[in-house]
Amino acid sequence: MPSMLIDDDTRLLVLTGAGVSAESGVPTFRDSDGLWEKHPFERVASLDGFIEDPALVWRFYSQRRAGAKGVSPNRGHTALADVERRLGDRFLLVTQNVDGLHQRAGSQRVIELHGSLWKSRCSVCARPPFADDAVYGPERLPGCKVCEARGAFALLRPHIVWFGELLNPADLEAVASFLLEARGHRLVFLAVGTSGVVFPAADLVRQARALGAETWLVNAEPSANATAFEHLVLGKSGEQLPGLLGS
Ligand code: BV8
Repeated sequence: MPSMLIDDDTRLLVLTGAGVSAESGVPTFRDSDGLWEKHPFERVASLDGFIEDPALVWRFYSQRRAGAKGVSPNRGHTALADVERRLGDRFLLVTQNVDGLHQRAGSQRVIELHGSLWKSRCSVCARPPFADDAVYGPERLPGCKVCEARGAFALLRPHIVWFGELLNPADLEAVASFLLEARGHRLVFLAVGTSGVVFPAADLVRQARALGAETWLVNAEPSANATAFEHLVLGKSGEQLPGLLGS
């Protein structure tokens, strides 16, 4: 069982993807042959797809909300929360996941790069995103109450970064400043449970290596960018992370 050296000088940046939630029973995107109701995932997770068929997109996200309500964090999530407690501000977790399981496992220093399943926002007005775990049925699509009060109808949308949409600049700045503050210290980059095909998240390993990071990938199979990592640990994250991170 490989183990990662984590000493008093170590700064640890972690990127997770859908694979870290798989053992909790949350389906991944590309393991299940990537199709959803005959539509490729990119189609139902895009602004064009939402404009074309908002009912289909709300059905997709409502089903994922319904499915994610009954699941719990697994030992991979808790191992990451444990190492955060040991490292404090020398640790940062960047997740592509929207299921909220890292936070439920106790992780606090979390950046949800692709948004959150548990928030919605208005597709028109500048109302801030708000907590919303509603499972919307096909009979009605959710409208914005603020717009309604002004006599207009505007659809709510999931607070999710869709394909073709920019990531939140504040999130990217937080990652960049963590990497800059790690200069002169021992930087380790760990990716877990991600196929490495979605950008700009998949580019993080290259950025970390350019800063001299030691790089690790824990994944059930070699990811698309596996060759960019010095250390490849093939296996399930719930089984590998507790030993690797020494929790
Ligand atoms: C953007 C919504 C500007 C939330 C998602 C270059 C630069 C910038 C952009 C691009 C670029 N090239 C192409 C683009 C466009 C696009 C992109 O990357 N497309 C890909 C398909 C080529 N990127 C964007 O549009 C981004 N926006 O950059 O804007 C721009 C736009 C256009 C052109 C240029 C610039 C926005 C990307 C965000 C999209 N939103 N999701 C949601 O609905 O969930 S992405 C979606 O994929 C999810 O967030 C998901 O997390 C993410 C990545 O998937 P993974 O998490 O890796 O999951 P996957 O199923 O693929 O893999 C799971 C892995 O786990 C597998 O390898 C499996 O083996 C492993 N596994 C399984 N079980 C386990 C396990 N491992 C360990 N243990 C286990 N038990």
